[in-house]
Parts: sequence; C-alpha cells; structure tokens
Amino acid sequence: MKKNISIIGVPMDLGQMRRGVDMGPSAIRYAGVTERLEQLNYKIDDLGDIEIARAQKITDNQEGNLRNLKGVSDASEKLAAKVDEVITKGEFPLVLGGDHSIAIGTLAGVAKHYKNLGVIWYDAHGDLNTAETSPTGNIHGMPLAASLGIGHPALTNIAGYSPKIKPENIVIIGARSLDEGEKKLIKEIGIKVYTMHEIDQLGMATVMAEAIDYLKERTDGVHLSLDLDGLDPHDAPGVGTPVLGGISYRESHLAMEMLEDAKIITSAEFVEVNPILDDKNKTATVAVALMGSLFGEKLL
Ligand code: HAR
Ligand code: MN
Ligand code: MN
Ligand code: MN
Repeated sequence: MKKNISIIGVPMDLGQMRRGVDMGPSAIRYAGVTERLEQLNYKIDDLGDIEIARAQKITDNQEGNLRNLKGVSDASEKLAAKVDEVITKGEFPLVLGGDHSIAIGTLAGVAKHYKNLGVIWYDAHGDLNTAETSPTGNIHGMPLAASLGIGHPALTNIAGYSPKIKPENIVIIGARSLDEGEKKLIKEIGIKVYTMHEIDQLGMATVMAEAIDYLKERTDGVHLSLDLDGLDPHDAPGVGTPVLGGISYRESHLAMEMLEDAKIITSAEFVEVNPILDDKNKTATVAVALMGSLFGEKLL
C-alpha cells in the first residue's frame, strides 16, 4: 500500500551566506516534482512553503558564531510542527530546501515518531559543527550535531526535546570536506562514515548494501537527508558549497534505487539547491530524478 506524499517547501537561506538557496523549493517544483511522483501513482499533497523571516543581510547577525540564530530557530519550530502533523496523518513528509539548517526542524518533527530513528546523511560535509568548532558560523554546517543534542539550546531543543537521534543510528555517505572538530567528534561518538575513499574503493553498490543492512537491524524508520552537494559539482553545480570529487549522478541513482528496493526510508529532504548558481535548473532536475528513483521509478 503506497503512502500519500506531503511536500513541504522551506525557502531557507539563513543557515549560510549566499542568497538564492531560498529559491530551491521553487526550482524543484519547476523541475516537476509533483508530476514526476504522480506518475508513480502517489497522491501528492503540496502544502506550500514554511514562512521564513527575511534577513536584510544574511551575512550579518553574528551572535556568538551562530549566524541568524533566531531566524533559524524560529523556522525550525514551524517546520517541526508541520512535519509532525504530516506523519500523524499517516503521510510521507518530503521536505524541499533551502539550506541544510532545515534538517534541524525536519528531524525534530520526525524523530518523536520513532524509538530509534535512522538517518542517512548524503553530503560532502559532516554538518557536525557547533559554534565552538565552526570555521564560518553558518548553521547549515551544524544540523547533524544539533540533532544529536550537541550545540546551542536554541538549536538542540526544537520541539521541546533532545537529542533527536543517536550516533550509532547515523550513516554519512559522500563525505570529503570535514573540519577538524567534526573529525574528532565522529571518532569520539562513533558515527559510521563512508567517505569518497570508501565509495571509490568498495563501489556504491557495496556501500549502500552495507548501510542498508546496518540501519535495518537497529532502526524503526530511516530519514534520508540528501544535500545536493554530496553529488559532484559536474552533476549538481547549483549548490553554495561545491566540493570536487563527489558522488556521480549514476551512483546516486543506484543509491536511491537500492533504498527503494529495501523499503526503509520513512521521510526525506532534498536540500541546498540554489538555482541562481545553477546551469539551467540542472541541480533541481537532478534532485527530482533522484526522487523518482527513491519512490520507485524503474528503467524497464
Ligand atoms: N563545514 C563547513 C562549515 O561549517 C561547511 C559547511 C558546508 N555546508 C553545507 N552543508 N552545505 O553540508 O561552515
Ligand atoms: Mn549539508
Ligand atoms: Mn554539504
Ligand atoms: Mn538508475
């Protein structure tokens, strides 16, 4: 029995310093997300966008190395409430970003519905910084830490509880740009990470098979948090912090197909699409194609 999908747009740009990523949800809608998923016989309910405060200058507002803290925190509360409502109705939440700081709100809304929520963090980055370790003060580099209960209370206590997730229930895939503090934290608390090195050495098929087995035996739901910068900038140029040597479009397709076959994903978000930096909406188009595979599109 297929679930209805509820789409939630989050035009968030306060977690970083480049304008344009707030247009990510529009770009993904323009690329045909609703039509693509309707073809797979899902009923799509597009709930529109969460309202985000507009900063006059997103580069300002340094409060203790946490740029735009209040704006991010307020938006996270709203998003958490909306995601919670969608899951309570029995629908699948598909969240469209916006910068990756939105994962704080998404996970706050999702995690209360599970005893052991698993997370696949598909990203060039670890997003495990705090104000103390962040080289930039950008909150989009902090959502995984915040969801683990590490960081400022205005980020860790969204929806009134903390932590949302446990380190042993996380798998990071595609990492190739980790800050020193993030590397230290990964070792200290024991997060499973497949860097580009492992993807090159083992191949994506083995990486995903291992990740799926690992999460299947210890979780009762899995959230996919897919940062488009996990892909190589050749395939996904419209992102604010591109890193060379990333996951290909083809490998990503395979990853999504394997997740669909395993039937483990219970919520998802696609983030960091910035159409202003893009090449004719290529990155949003890639995002929608990956959603197609994730929700069951087959080649034959
Ligand atoms: N680690 C760096 C920082 O904290 C870069 C964060 C990169 N941004 C993202 N998130 N797109 O994955 O600022
Ligand atoms: Mn990220
Ligand atoms: Mn990233
Ligand atoms: Mn494919």
